[in-house]
Amino acid sequence: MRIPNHISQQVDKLREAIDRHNYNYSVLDEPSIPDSEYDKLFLELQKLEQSYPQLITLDSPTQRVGATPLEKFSQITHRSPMLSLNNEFDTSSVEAFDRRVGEKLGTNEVEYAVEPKFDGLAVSLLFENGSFVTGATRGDGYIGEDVTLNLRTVKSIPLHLRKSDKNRIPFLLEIRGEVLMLKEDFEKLNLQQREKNEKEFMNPRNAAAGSLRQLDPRVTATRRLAFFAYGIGEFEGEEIPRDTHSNVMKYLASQGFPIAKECDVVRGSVALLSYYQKVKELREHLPYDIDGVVYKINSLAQQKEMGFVSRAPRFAVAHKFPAQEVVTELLGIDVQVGRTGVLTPVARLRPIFVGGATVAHATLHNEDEINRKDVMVGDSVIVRRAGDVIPEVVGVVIERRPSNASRFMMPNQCPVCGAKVIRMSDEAVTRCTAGLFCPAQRKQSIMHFASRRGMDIEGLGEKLVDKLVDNGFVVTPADLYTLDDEKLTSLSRMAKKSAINLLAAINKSKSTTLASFIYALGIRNVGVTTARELARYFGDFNKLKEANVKTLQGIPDVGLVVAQSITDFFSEKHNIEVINKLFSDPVGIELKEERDIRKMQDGNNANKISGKTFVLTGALPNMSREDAKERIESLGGKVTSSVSKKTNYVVVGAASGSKYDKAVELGIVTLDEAKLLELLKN
Ligand code: 9MJ
Repeated sequence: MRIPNHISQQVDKLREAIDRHNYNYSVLDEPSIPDSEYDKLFLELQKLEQSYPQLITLDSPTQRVGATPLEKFSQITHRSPMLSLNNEFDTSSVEAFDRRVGEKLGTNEVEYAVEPKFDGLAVSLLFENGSFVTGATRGDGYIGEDVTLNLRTVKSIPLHLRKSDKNRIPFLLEIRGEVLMLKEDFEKLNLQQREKNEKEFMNPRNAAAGSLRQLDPRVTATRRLAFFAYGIGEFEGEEIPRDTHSNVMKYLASQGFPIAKECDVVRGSVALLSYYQKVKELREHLPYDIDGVVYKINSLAQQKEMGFVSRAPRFAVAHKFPAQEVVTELLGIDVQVGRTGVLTPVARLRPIFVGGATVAHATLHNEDEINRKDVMVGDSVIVRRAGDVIPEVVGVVIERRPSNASRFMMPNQCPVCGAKVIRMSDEAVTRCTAGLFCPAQRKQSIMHFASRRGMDIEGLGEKLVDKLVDNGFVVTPADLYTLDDEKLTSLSRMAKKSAINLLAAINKSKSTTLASFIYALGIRNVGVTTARELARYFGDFNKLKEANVKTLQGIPDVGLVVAQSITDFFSEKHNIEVINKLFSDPVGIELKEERDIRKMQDGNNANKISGKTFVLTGALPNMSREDAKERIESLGGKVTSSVSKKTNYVVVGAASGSKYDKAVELGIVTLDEAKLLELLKN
C-alpha cells in the first residue's frame, strides 16, 4: 500500500514533537505541555503506525515500551574496552596524581575536566548512523550483557542523534555513561514495593541494577531510570570533537544526552581539591547518589600521551567520598517512646565511622520494618548515613548471621512508664496508652510545645526538659509559666544568668500567633502547614475547639484522619484543662490576630512577599529549602516548583541549573540567600 504523503509528514511531525517534549521533560526537567496533551500526541502516532506499519522505525518514540521478556541476556563485545578508574581517598594521593601527570607532560598547571562520580551502573550505548542500536552493561570491561530493550525504556536516552551543524550524523558512536535512579524515584518505588508487600531495595543503586537487569522489559518500563553520559568509546564521524573532553561533553549535551550540571574545567591540584570539597557539600542536595568526583585530563592529546596502566587510564582518577553505607554489628535493639506515644525500635550498633561521623545508633522505624528487613540482634547490618538524615539500618548481610542471633520482640509494656501498649490493626506503629501520664511523652510534648515553630522558647532544650519533668516542676506545658528563678537555679548546672534568660524567653512566648499555638499543642497529624490552614480558616481558637469533623473536612488538605485527630484532641478533658490554664491568669497566652501581623508586615516587606510566587533552586548556603519555603509561606508567599511567567522571584543556590537559566530567559528577578533574608527580615 502506498502511503499518502501527508501521513508520513504527520508521522514525522508527531515524532519530532514527542521527542522534543520528552527531552524537555526527562532531560531538562521542564515539562513543556501537560501530560494529557503528550498522551494525545502519543496516541495519535500509535494509531497512524498501526494503520501504516511500514512507517514504524526502531527509533520511533512508540518503540520504547514493553517488548516481550527474554530467556536470558546475550553478550555484547564493546567496540573499545570500558575502563575502570583508579580510586583515591585522600588529599596526598590526589596531589601525587597531579604531580605524576605534570612531570610526564612537562606542564605546570594541568587542565582537568572535573565531574561528579555517579553511583549507578556503567553502560555503553551504540549509535549507528545516528540510531540507537544496542546497549550493554559494563560486564568485565570487554564483554557486557545486552540490555538494549531495557535501555530503550529509559526516557532520557535519545533514540537517535541530532544532525550536527554540518547537517551530518556520525557513522558510529559509542556513548559511555551511567544508569541510575533518582533519589526521589527510589523513595516512590520503595513505597510501592511496601504497599505490594514486596521486598524493598537497599539503595538507589540496587534499585537501578535490579531494574536494568530485568529479563522482562515491561517491568523496566515501569521503573523510572535515568541516564547520564560522561564520555565516548569508539567513534567514526568528523563532527565529533577531538580536542578536549569538555568539548566532547558539550557535544553529547547538544545531541540530547543528559550530562551532570556540576561538570567543570579547572587547573592544578588546589583547584581539584576545592572542587572535591564543593561537590561533597552539595552531595546531599543532589537529586542522585554520587560516591565521589572524577578528574580527567582535559586535553585528549595529553590523555593519549599519559596512556594506560593495565586496565585503568593514567589520565584520570576517581576521588571517592567517605562511604555512606557501611557494615557493622547490631548489638541490641532499644525502644524509645515519642511525643505521641509511638514506640520506635532503635538499633544499638558497634560504633562505626560512616558518612563523616561516628554512629552508634540508627533507626529501625517500626516492627514491620524489622521483619521486612529480616533484622536480628547479632546480625551484621548495613547502616546508611547520608548528610544530615538520621542514620538507618537498610539491610542485613544474611551470610554473616551468627547461630546465636535473636529475634526482636516489641515489648507489651511501655519501656518508660510500664503502661500497656497497643497496636491498631490499621497502623504500623505500637503506642504507649498512658498519654501524658507517661514521662517520655510528657517530655516530648513539652519539647514540641517550646519548639521554634511552636511557642519558640529559646534555650529550653532536651536536657533541661528532662530535669524539669524528672523533678516534678513541669507536668504540662502550662507549668512552664509557673517556673521562677528559685526553681530553675535549684536544678544542677543552671546558672542565675541562664535562668533569667530562660524566664524571659518563656515570658516572651506568651504573645504568639494562632497558627504557632495550634502547632505547639501537638495535635496528632497536625503539622506546621495544617496548623496554618486551620488558623487561616477559623481565625479564632474557640471556633477551632468547637469545630466538628464535617466542618474540619471542608478545609483544604484536611481529610478524615486529621479531622478526627483534632476532635479527639479537644474531647480529651485533660487537654481542655491545660488549654484553659494557658489562657487564664497567671499564664495568659495572648494570640495576636494574624490579620494584625499581616498589616504590620504590609507596612514593610510583606507586600514584597505576600501573594508573590517564588521558585527555589539549588542548595542555599545556610538554610534548607524547607526552611526557606516555610518562611516565605508564613508571610503569605507561595512556593512552586517550576519557573513560569507567573513566577515573581527565583531564589538561586549552588548547583542550580535549568531553573536559573529559565529565570534569566524570562527576565524574572533572581535572589541569592542574602537577598532573600533581607526580604524576609521584618
Ligand atoms: C562516573 N561513574 O560518574 C567515569 N564516571 O570515565 C565518570 N565514570 C569514567 N567518568 C572513564 N563521571 C571511565 C569511567
